[in-house]
Amino acid sequence: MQNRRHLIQATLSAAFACAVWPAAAQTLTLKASDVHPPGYPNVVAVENLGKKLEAATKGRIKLQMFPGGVLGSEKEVVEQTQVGAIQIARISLGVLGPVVPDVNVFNMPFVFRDEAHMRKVIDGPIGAEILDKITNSPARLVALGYMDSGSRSLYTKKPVRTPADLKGQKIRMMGNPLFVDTMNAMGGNGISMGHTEVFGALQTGVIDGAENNPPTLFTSNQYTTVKYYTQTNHLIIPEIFVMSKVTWDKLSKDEQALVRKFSREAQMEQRGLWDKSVAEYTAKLKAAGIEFITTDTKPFYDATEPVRAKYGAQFTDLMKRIADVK
Ligand code: BDP
Repeated sequence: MQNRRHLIQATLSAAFACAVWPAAAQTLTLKASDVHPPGYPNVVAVENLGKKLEAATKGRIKLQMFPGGVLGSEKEVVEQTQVGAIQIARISLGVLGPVVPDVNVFNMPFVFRDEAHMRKVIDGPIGAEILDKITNSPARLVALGYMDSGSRSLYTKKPVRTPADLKGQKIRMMGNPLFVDTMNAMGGNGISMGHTEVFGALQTGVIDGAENNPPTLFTSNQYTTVKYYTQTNHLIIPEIFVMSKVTWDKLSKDEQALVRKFSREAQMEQRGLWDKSVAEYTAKLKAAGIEFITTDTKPFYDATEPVRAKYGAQFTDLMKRIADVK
């Protein structure tokens, strides 16, 4: 029985390996994952990276995009990428925190003054250091580049203007204890779940609200379940795209250089698409009747000071360097 199970496992692994690298044709198909739907800036930029790779390698390397979270939640996708079952994962740095704790420096509430500050940091030496930390960690992931995700703000069924308004409200956060602590500090009750579950949870009233950027709020349809978008901008988290180390090690040096070059271009392409999509989806949300609330963010900043103190203790120097980026 034990032997038979081993045989089945060996056969399955061989079949899997062949599916990815058919020996005869010597082609490599990179399975790429994103929770966002087709047409979303991140999805488009990774697809274009694939087209460039295919052209430059004369078809040896192809990329197949699996959008809409069909390969699983971001947590599951990270695990699958670590073992080489998925080759490229585009995820939020938020969910990478539990796997590579060094990235949590970017996951802290209000660590960046604004989006321009965040871009300057990720484009400079600190951004490069964090990418290296991911690649050099035991996580078996090669960090290819960042993407933009704008600012995350609160959306709810009842209006929120101050931390006191969040009392008793269950607010969905991404899967990282840091975010649950952040929401609890902001006055609500943080609940973590995967992105694709949020729409249903809002519909059924399992949660009272969530937080994200305008393009995600619209394209996930979550906006149909809420009324208010309070611009707290409490998290400005870059996205990341990573390659499985298992796959990376099978590429030639030249192919790795191509992946690096096209990844850099994908990062820049996404940024242009991103700015357009924020404007487009903000207008769509307003047209759909979502009320945008601008409020004083200082009380939210002050309320989250204990979170920065707790999680930032190990990053004191780095946080100072981030603050010094002008
Ligand atoms: C979006 C990110 C996506 C996350 C999602 C979430 O682009 O990677 O999965 O938020 O809240 O903004 O889970």
